[in-house]
Amino acid sequence: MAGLPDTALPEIAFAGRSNVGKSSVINALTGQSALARTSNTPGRTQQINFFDLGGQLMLVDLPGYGFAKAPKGVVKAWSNLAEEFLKGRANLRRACLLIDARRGFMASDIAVMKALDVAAVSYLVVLTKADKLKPPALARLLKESEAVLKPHIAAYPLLLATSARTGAGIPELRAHLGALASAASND
Ligand SMILES: Nc1nc2c(ncn2[C@@H]2O[C@H](COP(=O)(O)OP(=O)(O)OP(=O)(O)O)[C@@H](O)[C@H]2O)c(=O)[nH]1
Ligand SMILES: [Mg+2]
Repeated sequence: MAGLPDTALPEIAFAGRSNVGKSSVINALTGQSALARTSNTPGRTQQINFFDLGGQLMLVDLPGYGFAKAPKGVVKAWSNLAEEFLKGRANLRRACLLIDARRGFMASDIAVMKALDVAAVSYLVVLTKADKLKPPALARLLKESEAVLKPHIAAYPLLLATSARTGAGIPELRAHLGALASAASND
């Protein structure tokens, strides 16, 4: 944590299980195909990567969690860096917690959400890989997700389904995050 750059820019962080599509969402949002390194191999992003968007906003790609046999241990190891980051950054405007639409909320996601609730770090849940579901299944997942989110006091009351592949939901997510950047510059 001590070695991380300290900038005055508002920051948006992307967290979630390994392979959920964090790096791909960053590429889709910025309209770049290979800004953030993506991979079929879970655990590709192992450090915290900062992407400075024209000196206006910083996108932060966090390492994923949940890629191991012992989910509890992994969430614990992840907490040390990513969770400390989410709790400790003064300029963090929004944490996006990405959930793979094919898998839905897994035990490790719920554990992270609980940890963020306790730490009072507000987070926006974003479903990824929505292109993998047929419309009725996606509608069902959105409905179920509302119920899952309800007890989580730090979950922001908005749920977006996105696809980095088709671009679905990306303009909506970009608009939401862009509004945070302009709100920051009007401070
Ligand atoms: N079908 C589909 N595949 C996607 C989408 N987004 C990402 N993927 C694929 O999912 C895999 C993982 O994507 P990444 O963006 O590298 O995932 P990550 O969350 O950054 O993974 P780690 O850095 O390992 O934690 C890649 O093979 C991507 O091509 C999507 O919207 N639709
Ligand atoms: Mg990544």
